[in-house]
Amino acid sequence: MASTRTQVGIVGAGPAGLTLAMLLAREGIESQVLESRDREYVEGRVRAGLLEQGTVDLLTELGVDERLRRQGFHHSSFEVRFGGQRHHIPLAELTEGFGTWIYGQQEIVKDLIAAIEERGMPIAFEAAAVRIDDVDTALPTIHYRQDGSDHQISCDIVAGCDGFHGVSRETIPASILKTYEQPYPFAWLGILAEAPPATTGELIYAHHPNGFALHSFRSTQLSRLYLQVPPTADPEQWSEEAIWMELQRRFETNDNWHLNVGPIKQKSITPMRCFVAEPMQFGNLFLAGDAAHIVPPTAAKGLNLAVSDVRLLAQGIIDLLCNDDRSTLGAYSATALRGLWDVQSFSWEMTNVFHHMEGDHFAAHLQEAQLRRLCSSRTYMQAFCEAYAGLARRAGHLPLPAD
Ligand code: FAS
Ligand code: PHB
Repeated sequence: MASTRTQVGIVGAGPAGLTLAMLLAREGIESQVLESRDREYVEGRVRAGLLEQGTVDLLTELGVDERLRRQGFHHSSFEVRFGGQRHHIPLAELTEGFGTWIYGQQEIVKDLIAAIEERGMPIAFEAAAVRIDDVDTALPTIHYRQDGSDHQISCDIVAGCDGFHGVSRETIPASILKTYEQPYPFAWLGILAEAPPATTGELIYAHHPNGFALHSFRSTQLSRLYLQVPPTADPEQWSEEAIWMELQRRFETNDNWHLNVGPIKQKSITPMRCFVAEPMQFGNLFLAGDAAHIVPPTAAKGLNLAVSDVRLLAQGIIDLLCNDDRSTLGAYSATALRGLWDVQSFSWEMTNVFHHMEGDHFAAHLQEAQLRRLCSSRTYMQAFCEAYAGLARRAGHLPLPAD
């Protein structure tokens, strides 16, 4: 069996793993990224699209922002739509000029992989980690399969960036690992369509008696839209015509606003749930991103959280391997979890106010009252915008270590 050695073994080439590799390389720390899928799949997977300014600032620090700034879209506001009325929320005005960006997750992944390759750093594709041993020792080992044969790599630190379905989280003993799960009684039907977005100036969050709808996009020719559907919905049961009719219905306004329709290139169902695993570290194994937590995509925090986890983790690893100081790493899990629960609570709040709760008329009235307050109380709007923009995760603002 082939056996190699590195400083940091990174499982998963998603936004968390790739950003971590770049952050460590900047300080001369060697790492090996293992990715179970092939490059084409990883670069083609349609997921997130909304980036906080803090995420963009970090990608800028790493020198991987050129295409983002050329092809991405900066937003200073977003629209809330309910009862046929449109409300423009002045995000930047209420958050010290912080806006948000639209730039596809797969584009970030492409940019990071290109930058990593340019620096001659190793990414092993179609290399699936199957087991991680000795994480409670000074030399953990990742066992992985590639080209039909077994391999292992020993390292000082293992970063579990392998998403919700990876092997890293399972490596933490059941007697230690605590998980929290809160499923929602609905899902999102997401489409990518070759239709010019109705607007590229703002995202539109619509509350409607039939359910939530979100108008987003990926370019001036590609619309990205989401519909609240039952958790058991089958995308194949939704015809293109039915999808466009329902979207138009939910975005209806009394000023005859309309969507541009076009061929649907991709449609998928995303389950809506909250998940948290703690602790996010065990011995020399550290979890980051979806490997440790899932937030409902309503507030678009998953990718932004993954990036802020690895920014914190990188600082800890750098302090340890460069200055033999384990204090930041020692507080990693507690610090990351505190930030995570803040985001979980905002994602929960935003999901609850915009989604239709089947048969719960009391909730429907509460939602409308909350949406009216969001669109009329400047103080409430400001608090909402600070969380939406991710002010707590702005660049250079490492969260205070947990008590
Ligand atoms: P990822 O899941 O992205 O990456 C993990 C990687 O590990 C994968 O490439 C996987 O193949 C690999 N892997 C798994 N097991 C392995 C093994 N055993 N060995 C080796 N490799 C392994 N977030 C936002 O911030 N904004 C949004 O707008 C937004 N929209 C979303 C829309 C949808 C439809 C979905 C599903 C999610 C959305 N999210 C959004 C959340 C999403 O972007 C995730 O939070 C983000 O991908 C998390 O990144 P990672 O933690 O790197 O995990
Ligand atoms: C997206 O473009 O995929 C997106 C945007 C905003 C959200 C969620 C998803 O709140």
